[in-house]
Amino acid sequence: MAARISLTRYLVEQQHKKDHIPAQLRLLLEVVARACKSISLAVNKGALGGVLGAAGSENVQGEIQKKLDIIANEVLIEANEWGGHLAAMASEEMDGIYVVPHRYPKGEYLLLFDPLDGSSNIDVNVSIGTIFSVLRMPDDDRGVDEADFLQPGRQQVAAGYCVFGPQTTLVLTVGDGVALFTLDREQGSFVLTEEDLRIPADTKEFAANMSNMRHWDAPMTRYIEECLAGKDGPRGKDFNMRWVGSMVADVHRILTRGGIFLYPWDRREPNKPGKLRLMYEANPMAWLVEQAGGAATNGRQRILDIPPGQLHERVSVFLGSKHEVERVTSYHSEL
Ligand code: P6P
Repeated sequence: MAARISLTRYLVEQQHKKDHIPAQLRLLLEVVARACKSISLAVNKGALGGVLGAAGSENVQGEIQKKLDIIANEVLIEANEWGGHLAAMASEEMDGIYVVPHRYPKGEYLLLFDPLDGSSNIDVNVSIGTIFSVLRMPDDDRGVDEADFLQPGRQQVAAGYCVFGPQTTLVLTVGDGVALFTLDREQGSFVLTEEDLRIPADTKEFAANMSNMRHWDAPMTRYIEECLAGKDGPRGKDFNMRWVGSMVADVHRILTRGGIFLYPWDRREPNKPGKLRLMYEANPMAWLVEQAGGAATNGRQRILDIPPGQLHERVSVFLGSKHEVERVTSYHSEL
C-alpha cells in the first residue's frame, strides 16, 4: 500500500516545490484544517451535543442562525487569531471584519469563510460544510480594513472546503491543482486520498433548485428546459438532476464526477444578482473548479474576475463541467 501522505507532508512538499507555499500560509492551512476537525466533531455529536436547532439570532444576511453556525464561526476565529499568520478575518456570520487583536502578532493573510454552509440541512443529518478563501494583505501600512478584503477572486492564494458527510473530506487548492484529503479519525489527521481532481468537460447531471423555475430569466429557463427535453430534445441526451441544498456537497460531487451547478438571478428579489455570496462561497468554489479543469461564471463573466463592491455581496453562479458552463453562459450573451 502506498505511503499515506498527511496534509502536513503535502503542504511541506508544496512549500519546497518551487517555494510554492510560504511557511505562514502553510501554518494558516494547517490551522484551518485543525479547526475543521473540531467543527466535524461538533457536527457529528448532533442532538447528543445539544448543538442542533436555532440560536435565536439572525446573521448579516437576515437568515436565522443555527447553533452550529455560531459554534463553527467561533472555532475558526479562536483557532486562527493567535498564530501570527493573519491580519483579519471575514465571515458570513459576522457583519464586519474581525481584526486580529493587538495582543496577538499580525500576519500578511486575510481569511474569509462561510463557517457552516448548508445550515438548513443541519437538523436533518444531510451533508454540510465549511468554505474558506485566503487573500494576501495589500502592501501598504495603513492598517487593515474592509477595503483590503475587496479583491477579485483571481487574487486568492488558497481556497478550499471541508464536507461533514459520511466522510469528513478536505478539498484544497494553492494554485497547483486540487487535492482531496480524508479525515482518518483513528489518527486524527487528514490523509491525501486524491492528489489531482479533474472535472470532465461534459456531463449529464445538473444541480438546480427546480422549485424556483418560474422565477428564472430566459437563458436559465432555456438551458434547463433543453436538459429536461432529454435525448429527443436539442441536447440529444438524457440528464439527471441532483440538488442537496448544501453548496459544498453539490460542488464536491461535481469535483468528483462532473456536473453543473446553477444558482441564477431570479425575479423574487430582482435587486439581488443571486443568492450565493461572492467572497466566501462563489470565489473559493470557482477557483477550485477552474483548478480542476472546469469553469465558473455569473452568466456574463468569469466569477474570479468580478471586482467586489462589498464584503457580503451576492452573485449568480454557474460552475462545473466546462462545456456546460460555456453553453449556459453563451445563452446569457445572446440576450
Ligand atoms: P436553496 C445554503 O443555504 C446555500 O447557501 C448553499 O449552500 C446552497 O447551495 C443554497 O443555499 C441552497 O439554496 O434556495 O435551494 O435553499
